[in-house]
Amino acid sequence: MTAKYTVGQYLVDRLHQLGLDHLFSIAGDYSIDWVNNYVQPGPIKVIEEVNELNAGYAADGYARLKGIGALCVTYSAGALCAVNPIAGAYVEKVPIVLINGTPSIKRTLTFEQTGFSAHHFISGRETDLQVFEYITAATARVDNPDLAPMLIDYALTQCITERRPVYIELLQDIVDCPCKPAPAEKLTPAAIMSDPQSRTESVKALSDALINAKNPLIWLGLEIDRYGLQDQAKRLIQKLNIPYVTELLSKGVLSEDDPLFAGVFDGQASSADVQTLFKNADFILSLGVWLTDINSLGWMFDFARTAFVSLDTVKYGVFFRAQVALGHFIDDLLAADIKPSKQTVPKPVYKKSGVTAADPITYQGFYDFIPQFIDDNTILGSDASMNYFGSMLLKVAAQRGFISQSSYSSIGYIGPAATGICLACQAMENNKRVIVFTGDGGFQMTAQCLSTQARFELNPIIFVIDNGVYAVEQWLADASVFSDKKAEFYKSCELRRWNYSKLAEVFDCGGQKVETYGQLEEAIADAKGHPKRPIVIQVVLADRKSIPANAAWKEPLDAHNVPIRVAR
Ligand SMILES: Cc1ncc(C[n+]2csc(CCOP(=O)(O)OP(=O)(O)O)c2C)c(N)n1
Repeated sequence: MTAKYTVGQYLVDRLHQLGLDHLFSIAGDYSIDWVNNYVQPGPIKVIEEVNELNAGYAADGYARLKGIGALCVTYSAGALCAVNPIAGAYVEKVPIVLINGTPSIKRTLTFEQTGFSAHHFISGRETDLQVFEYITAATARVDNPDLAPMLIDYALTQCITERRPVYIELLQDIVDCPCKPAPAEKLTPAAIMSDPQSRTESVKALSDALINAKNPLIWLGLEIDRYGLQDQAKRLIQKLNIPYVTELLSKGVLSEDDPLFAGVFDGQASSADVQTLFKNADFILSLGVWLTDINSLGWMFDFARTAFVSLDTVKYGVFFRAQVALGHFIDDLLAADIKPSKQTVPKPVYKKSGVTAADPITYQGFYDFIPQFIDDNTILGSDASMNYFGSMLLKVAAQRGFISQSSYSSIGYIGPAATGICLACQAMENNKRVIVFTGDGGFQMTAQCLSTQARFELNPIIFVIDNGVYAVEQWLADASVFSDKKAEFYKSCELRRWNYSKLAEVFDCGGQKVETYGQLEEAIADAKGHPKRPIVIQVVLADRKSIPANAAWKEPLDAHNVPIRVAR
């Protein structure tokens, strides 16, 4: 057989050119030939995952750092398990390629025309494609070798342009078909366009507002990260000498050591200083910020003094201009004649832990104790749980040193995402240690992440806060339960308790159960001494009603959304 260039090879080459060094995969006979014959022998390392949910989250964590992530699954039975992570990536603008190994043309036609089904088929060729059309930036059904390069290039270009997941349906009988080789030049994102008039008028309006403001504030959002605008944003902040805050979704977008960094803004969960800064600012320039309930907890915005430059538009009170790219807008502000502000910037205050080794651990106490183990070589991650509150106030010295899925907020995200984050750090050779915080409810959803991490000798430290309850769910539904000593948790929020530290025996990883700060310190020292295995640290909260201090503001509401005071 003469050596030929194939569709299977084309996809591998295009992905690798984009910086993909790892592919998360769950074997299936519709995709296995592509993985075995084209990915495995090549430069992309295959990471055999335990299920598609975890594979999707791992690809998400990976892509947040590497700028591209990918998973390969099998038709319907596999692919539909990946719907949730792909939806999360769509919401949060994470560029993931989902490769779906799909039954051959022959099998498809046979099923559609005779009813003789091939395994995994639901209703013919449209099912998976239609499901993913809603939650991806592009779908491509690669069912013809001549069209394959064009379809693959289209999907991948959409992925890196929109920074959103794309779906490639790779038919099993097309993989080995010859096609034209991948060009040497890698794909690049399509240009982002701005309307010149909108751009000029927006910069004029907002630079006037900056010039007139006595206490301006900058609020950096996640688009600064997704569009790689960190350096531009940093230069702008320095030029204007304006304090800035981030949001939970964009925490760590710049190093929190930056002298102009004032803290993370998350509504009433923010520090008192950040709340005051927000209230006293006479003009807030938000760059790439998305308004979400979790990133603005309990806060009423004053839109008359807050300008939003994001999602390709500029909104400031009744001023609205469309089609203004964030990068272009920052460039123009950098060029504008605006004098630096003379404000003094309040430094974030980090609380010191005042506990003794024998004290029982509380949710807040944990977060006061943990900073001593975090440095600029650490990447932190937090799951949707009470951990959002605690972790948002930790100092993150590393740029891009914090990861959370805090818009979509699907619990169980951070454990498997840590697999991808560790592998991305390996590929980037940055030697960072990954430390993540999850609730016990979230951890129960995707605990098999430990298996993949042990298999590939990855070393995340996973703190499972063991309170036996879906605390934040209870808090959202009725927060009074936490302050009313006699009140019971909703039955639907009670968890079956697991002995998480014993998972060490199941998965051949590290496992420690801690109830006091002394034990916690020893467990962390043990974890740091084992660079080649994951460790789960089960942090048992004796008081199941203990919650982080910045979650205590929430008043229970009556049926009319009016706060009611609980008799204590
Ligand atoms: C996949 C998914 N299912 C359900 C929910 C609803 N939900 C939001 S927070 C939460 C509880 C989280 O509890 P846990 O992980 O134990 O952390 P804690 O709040 O106790 O710190 C639940 C069930 C969700 N966000 N995602």
